[in-house]
Amino acid sequence: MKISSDHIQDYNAPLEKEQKRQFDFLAESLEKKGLNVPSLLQKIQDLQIAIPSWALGTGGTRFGRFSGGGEPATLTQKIQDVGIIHALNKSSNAVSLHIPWDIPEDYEAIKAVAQSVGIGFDAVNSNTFQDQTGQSQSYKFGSLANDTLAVRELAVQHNLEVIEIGKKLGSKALTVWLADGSSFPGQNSFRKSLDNTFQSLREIYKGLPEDWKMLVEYKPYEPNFYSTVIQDWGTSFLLANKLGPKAFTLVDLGHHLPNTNIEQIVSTLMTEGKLGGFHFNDSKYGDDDLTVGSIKPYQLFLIFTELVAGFTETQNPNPAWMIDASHNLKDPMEDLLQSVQAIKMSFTQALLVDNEQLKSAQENHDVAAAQEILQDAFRTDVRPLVNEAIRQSGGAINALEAYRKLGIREQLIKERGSKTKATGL
Ligand code: LRH
Ligand code: MN
Repeated sequence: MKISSDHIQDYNAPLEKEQKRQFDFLAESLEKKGLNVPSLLQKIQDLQIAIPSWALGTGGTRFGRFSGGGEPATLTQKIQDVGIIHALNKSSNAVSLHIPWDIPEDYEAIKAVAQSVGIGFDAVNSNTFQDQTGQSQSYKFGSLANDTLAVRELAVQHNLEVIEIGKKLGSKALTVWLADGSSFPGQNSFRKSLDNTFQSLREIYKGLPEDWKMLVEYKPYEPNFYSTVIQDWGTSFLLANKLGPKAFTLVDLGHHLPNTNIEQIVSTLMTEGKLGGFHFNDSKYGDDDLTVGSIKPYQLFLIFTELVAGFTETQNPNPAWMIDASHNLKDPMEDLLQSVQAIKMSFTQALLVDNEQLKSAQENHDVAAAQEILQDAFRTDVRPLVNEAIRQSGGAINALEAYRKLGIREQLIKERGSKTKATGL
């Protein structure tokens, strides 16, 4: 199924008048505050969020999985689904592949499909947290951190193969997330595990092309429940610094212990120029991989206020913007459309923060004023502005509603059947 500009225009036409009324009203109040609306629109359009290939099917937990039908059963169908999302919101022009779940059979064919729907390839993800059939060594007790040299060598080799796959697709980054750790005190030596991991990452780093990045993703627990080798931002940052200028820290919002101040972590990483990218999602308790902005929208806004300030106050390179979610209850495409919209809205609200006013409130220790300045932006309904940015770039005024009105899931079920299952978690 392909979404054409006619589909979008037919959907937008009856909504244009009301969209224009709401946008003009908001634009006038923003210009009164001295904001440059055309530059806001451009910044909103330029923010493109990559879609994870492993989140286009229905996710599940150990307690069950409830498939929704019409799921992409092949890499081609996954790329077509990302193409549908991008056609609707003009905000998701890349897919992040996970290897070996998404090894292309025909690289030219896959690149042609991607090109035909206007998307590219963001970071490629290695996988040394599962054993593949016929694998010579097991990752049960770790991969890059494993005390057994043959296991570490196998895991290093896998990561170098993932880089080769990414190079053929035009990707420019490798994401390394390690499940490595222990579930019982005494099981591992923390020092040996960390050093094994560093030595192994260094071997992988040697295979990284000059214009590539290595994104080191941290996580406090799961699947190990006593220790994780790369457990927090500090450990990832330490390794990225020791590895070199092409290594950065990747912040998965769900990989923090309760009440962690993630916006402060983002600020510190940007100050050090080591913020490599994000896996956006939301959570109430653990690594719940819920819809972005569905549980803690204010935290997401505060993270973007640090990003917007960091863009002008630090030398941190443009991070990789990616979603990492798992959809147990919602239609995967609807969940992803909601997530991209939430990210764009938080970014837009952060662009409205009067940083000069905020600085003077901070210098004068006017705590109440500082909060008012932030919350004035957070309480601004920026939907007409975000929707206008998407409309002007050829997208649907309300991408989620368009997805439903165009009956896309029904069409996908007709084309693919209700039993297809996507590779991934
Ligand atoms: C680990 C993680 C990692 C992926 C996986 C799908 O929890 O966040 O980014 O490899 O999810
Ligand atoms: Mn992740």
